[in-house]
Amino acid sequence: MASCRVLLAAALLCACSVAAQPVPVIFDTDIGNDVDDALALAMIHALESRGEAKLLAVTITKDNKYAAPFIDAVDTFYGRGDIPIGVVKNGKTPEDSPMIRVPAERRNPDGSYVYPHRLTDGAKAPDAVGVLRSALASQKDGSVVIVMVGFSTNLARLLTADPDLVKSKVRLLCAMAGAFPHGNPEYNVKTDIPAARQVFRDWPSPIVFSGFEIGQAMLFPAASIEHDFSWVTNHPVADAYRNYMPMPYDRPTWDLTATLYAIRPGRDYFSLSEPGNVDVDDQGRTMFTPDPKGTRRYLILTDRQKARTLETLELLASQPR
Ligand SMILES: [Ca+2]
Repeated sequence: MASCRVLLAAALLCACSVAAQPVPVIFDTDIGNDVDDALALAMIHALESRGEAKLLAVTITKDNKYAAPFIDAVDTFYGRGDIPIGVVKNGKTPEDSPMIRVPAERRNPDGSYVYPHRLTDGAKAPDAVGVLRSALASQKDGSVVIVMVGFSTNLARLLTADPDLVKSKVRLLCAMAGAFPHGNPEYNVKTDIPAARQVFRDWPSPIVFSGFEIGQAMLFPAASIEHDFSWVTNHPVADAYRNYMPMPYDRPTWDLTATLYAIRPGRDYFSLSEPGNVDVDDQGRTMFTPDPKGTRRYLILTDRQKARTLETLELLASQPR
């Protein structure tokens, strides 16, 4: 009996220590095209500070030279300036974006950066595929969660370059993409349709989609930017928010929802669809087909879940260092 108790205690201890392991995360983002990417990155840092996540790398699908410096500035702001950053080469949406350029370039009267960062020219940052490969190679088999909140460009190239590495290392891909169960072509999909089609069809791990309708149903409030981020005089994410559109405005929480599910899947913030397959048509519409053997699902948000989930997004995104 005593030995049973010891065994039981050891098993419980073991279960607890497994549960406490931080989730190894790679964040793949088109930072600069909308402000939810910046809030999602802030959330990952908050979850890492809580011991729930470990940010392995950030890879970027917006081909603009201020994207990597801005990411670097946010990582450095949270005390993690050594996180590898990879950028897409010959990628989509190179156009200028004040939400990343203004904070990345903001200077003090003495000429120093308000948000210090080591990467000053994103064009000189390493290629995203190489960064993805080395981040994955360093991890245990079946452990890594990838949060993809932009186009599928980088992950499609990774899948072509090293499908075996993806198969052995990735546990889950959580993507803000598409519209479910059906809807109009969604921006992240229609911007690189061939890449999305390849990833949604061939990616070996399960994929959970946060569709357009999920983030659209919960708006991040301008009031949170104005009040919850004021624990520090200069906050790079609040700065990005103020430079994305004239304040005050509320903005859908698209990329935050994919991030929250990726790191806290079992907390009833969302419900899950039945399994199935996801195809992409020539206009960039996602088409979900139920299939008991399928490995793709999409998030569902009920009215009961909405208020608590939105509050969690606000608190995590604005959490002090
Ligand atoms: Ca995005």
